[in-house]
Amino acid sequence: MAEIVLYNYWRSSSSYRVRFALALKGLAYRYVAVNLLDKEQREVSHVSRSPTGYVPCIEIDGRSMIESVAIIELLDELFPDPPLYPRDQWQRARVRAMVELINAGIQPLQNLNVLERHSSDPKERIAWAKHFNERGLAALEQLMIANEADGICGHFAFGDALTAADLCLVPQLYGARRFGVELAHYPRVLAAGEAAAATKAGLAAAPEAQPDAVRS
Ligand SMILES: N[C@@H](CCC(=O)N[C@@H](CS)C(=O)NCC(=O)O)C(=O)O
Repeated sequence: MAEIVLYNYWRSSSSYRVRFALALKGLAYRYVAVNLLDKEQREVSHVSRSPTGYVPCIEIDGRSMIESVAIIELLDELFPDPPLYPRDQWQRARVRAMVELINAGIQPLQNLNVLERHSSDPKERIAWAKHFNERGLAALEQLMIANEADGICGHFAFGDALTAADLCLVPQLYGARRFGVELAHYPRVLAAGEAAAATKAGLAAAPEAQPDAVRS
């Protein structure tokens, strides 16, 4: 059994993706909390693990890795069951497009670092983040409509099996809700996200289920 350590934060969407992948693959791991509000991610001890100063960072048998999508792909290659990407090349590319739409097109624009740089006004930060969430989720809804037209239908983001697209979608919807996005405008996206979040792995990965979760 691999020895896995995950440096992460309960509310971090990128961390949530990796927790979801670990839970789906039934991999046990040691949870190390890095408190983003206390700026622990910018301390030398963390930056020496993760030069970006971000979470998540994973260690597998003493080898370290950053970037949630790269981590998800690594986990999928090391522990192939269940697979997180379809076998068919075109279908796999479509799942990757959904992943990147979130990973490159939404999440970086709402990252704490970017929001701090954008404005010191909390309302302005939320308006900015909400805008990019809405823009991205609208595009994702269109991708799901196009997939449907090609016969790719099911409970989840890409058919009836959980894929990396769900691993990114569920945390993104969690973030979008926090920014006040009206998710009913994206019915396919919302239904898929809710179905994936309700799975055993989705529930295990949820922010509220983590040891560092702050309960109000
Ligand atoms: N592309 C990176 C993004 C990681 C990232 O943005 N992490 C956020 C939390 S979701 C973070 O650590 N932010 C801390 C900061 O901005 O200081 C990944 O997918 O792992």
